[in-house]
Amino acid sequence: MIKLKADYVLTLNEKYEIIKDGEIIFDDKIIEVGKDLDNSLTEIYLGKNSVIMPALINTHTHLEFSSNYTHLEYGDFMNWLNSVLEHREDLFHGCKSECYKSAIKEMKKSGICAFGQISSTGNDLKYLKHSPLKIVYFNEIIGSNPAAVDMIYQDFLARIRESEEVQNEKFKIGLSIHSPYSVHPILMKKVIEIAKNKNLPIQTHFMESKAERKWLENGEGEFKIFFEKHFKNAKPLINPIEFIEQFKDTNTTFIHCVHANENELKRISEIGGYITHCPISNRLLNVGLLNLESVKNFSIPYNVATDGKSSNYSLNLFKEIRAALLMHTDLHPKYLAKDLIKSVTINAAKSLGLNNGSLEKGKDADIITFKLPNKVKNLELLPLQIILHTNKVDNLYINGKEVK
Ligand code: MCF
Ligand code: FE
Repeated sequence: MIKLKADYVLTLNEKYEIIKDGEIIFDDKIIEVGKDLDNSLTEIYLGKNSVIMPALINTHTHLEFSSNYTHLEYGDFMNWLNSVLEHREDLFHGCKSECYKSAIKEMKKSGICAFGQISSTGNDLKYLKHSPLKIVYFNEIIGSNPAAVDMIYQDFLARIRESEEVQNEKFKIGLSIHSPYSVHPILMKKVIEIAKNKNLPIQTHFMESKAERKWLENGEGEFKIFFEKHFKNAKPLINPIEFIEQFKDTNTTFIHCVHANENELKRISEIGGYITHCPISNRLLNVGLLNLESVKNFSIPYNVATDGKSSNYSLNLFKEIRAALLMHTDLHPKYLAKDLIKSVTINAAKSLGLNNGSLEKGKDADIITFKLPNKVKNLELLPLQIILHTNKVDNLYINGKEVK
């Protein structure tokens, strides 16, 4: 058992309690959180201006693309997509053991205890199965050509089986349907059936670009040109609302949603869906900014994630939420900061189905500690000061064990 004490303890419990001069006792689970805890254990005081809070959770990454620094085109979604198709194989081959290790190291240093990984090929499995961080490994399906449906599905099933063999306490499985424009409805239905039967979380990219809406609604625009390069008489496969409906009675997180309209957000809310917001990715592909006000009005729990190095320069979640704080100029920084801290802890845990993300009795002891440069007088501003001044942590505990 370990007992830590810090000047500030952010619990991220329902009441968003912040405890001044707080303490936490844990083994692999959290045993008690509070003040002046009556216990014979010797406490470790973390020093002046120290903070204890739940470790962060990066719900959505694409680590297979971690060798990208300058290959891909930024500034326009379609140009980016074309550059992905052009460089995909090189980038995948360029990411081997050291590349995965350094991606994980970056996340670990910045206080991330768990991440959602979208696996396009399954080749990442051998590098990720012994990760020191918790993983939810989303096998991704992609393919809209009806002639290839069978082959794609068989390959997908084989990848699920391989990932199932690796499953343990720290390695969980999920499924990913790439997007409404890139996956044939037959495949979509089959994958959702598997998710329901095996009770697996799902992630899907949704309404990332204006081009996606134009294509899905009218079969027009830049996607028309894109698809006509590959198939004759290409037609959209599904309309946006019908797409959302497919995910009823599942645990699904819709990634991006920058161009989701009110009606679509309402449906996402009604089916109990989550949203992942990737502000830096959206900025670099120049697709616009998610309307967080609407997302909140529909009470959709949102989390913030980095996406992959395919559309980000970093996998550091403190940097990501700082970017969000500075981009959403319509929201008050003090309240937005509170929400953003929630978005990378408790909300992220719910989206991935993990038993962490808050400091409460019975939760996994996934905890970070770090120090602020000075004292924070007004505790209401603590989330904002944390976001402004933190890039890396001093200690990361996963299931109560320190991860160096
Ligand atoms: O989230 C970003 C942008 N939107 C869509 N896909 C991806 C993102 N980062 C990587 N991807 C992957 C996706 O998983 O790129 C491929 C898929 O395998 C795009 S489709 C050729
Ligand atoms: Fe993504």
